[in-house]
Amino acid sequence: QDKVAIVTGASRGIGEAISRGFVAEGARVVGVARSAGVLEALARDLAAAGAGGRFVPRVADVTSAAAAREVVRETLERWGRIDILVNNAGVGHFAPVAELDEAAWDEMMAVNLKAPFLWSQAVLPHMMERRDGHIIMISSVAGTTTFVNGAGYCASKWGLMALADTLRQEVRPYELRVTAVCPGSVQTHFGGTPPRDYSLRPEDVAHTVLEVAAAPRRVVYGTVIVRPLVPADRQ
Ligand code: NJP
Repeated sequence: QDKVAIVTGASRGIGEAISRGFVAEGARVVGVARSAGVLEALARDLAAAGAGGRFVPRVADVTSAAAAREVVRETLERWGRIDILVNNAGVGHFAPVAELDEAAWDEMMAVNLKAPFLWSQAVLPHMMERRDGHIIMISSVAGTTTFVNGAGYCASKWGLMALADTLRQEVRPYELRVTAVCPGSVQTHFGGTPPRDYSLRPEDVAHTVLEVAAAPRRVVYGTVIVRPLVPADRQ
């Protein structure tokens, strides 16, 4: 599929898997993250696998509104359109409310909640004008429930669910799609916590993203919850 996507948090984990998945399908991807060396290594790897030029690494902090606008402008200049925005970048800090650092709280709100707002806002004028486009939020089951030590993370993801739900209603007249993908625990280095026995692989979440993006244009997946079925040692 000859689609153009922007994927935030593309340097590792789920964002890397989503980028690889799109590129393997023939799409073109701008992959955003702060780690220049890792992004460039990914670009080289994909180029060596025959996808030369279809993955463009872009170093940026997703919490910057100016960076969001600039990446959208560059992408439109390079490829003429943006079909998909995947708001995937995220951070997790887990501690009881009594001990959670203010800086940790602020970072989760900035990366997990404000950044998806900024990047969606940056891409919306183009998508609304074209009356085509899909914004995919990588949320979490933490956006549908709560757990001890997860107050800040859950609050950021509940906020993201509210953003996704509201935006879906607002852009419906323009025939744009908004999907929130909510995985359970995934085998990445996220939040510095070791993966649980039952956990998904990054490519499982990428598979879901590719599926929802491939739905017929008349269809929108709203909230998609993805859970592991068998323990990691049996996968
Ligand atoms: O995390 P990780 P995942 N500006 O730590 C980037 C959600 N989720 O892939 O900037 C720009 O491997 C960072 O890049 P870098 C989770 O909430 C996960 O597991 O180079 N980029 C890296 O590419 C999140 O929304 C689990 O450090 C920034 C990426 O984000 C999404 O899945 C379960 C940035 C993080 O890679 C991806 O998480 C679940 C910034 N300021 C939901 N800050 C799970 N793993 O268990 C971070 O339900 N990044």
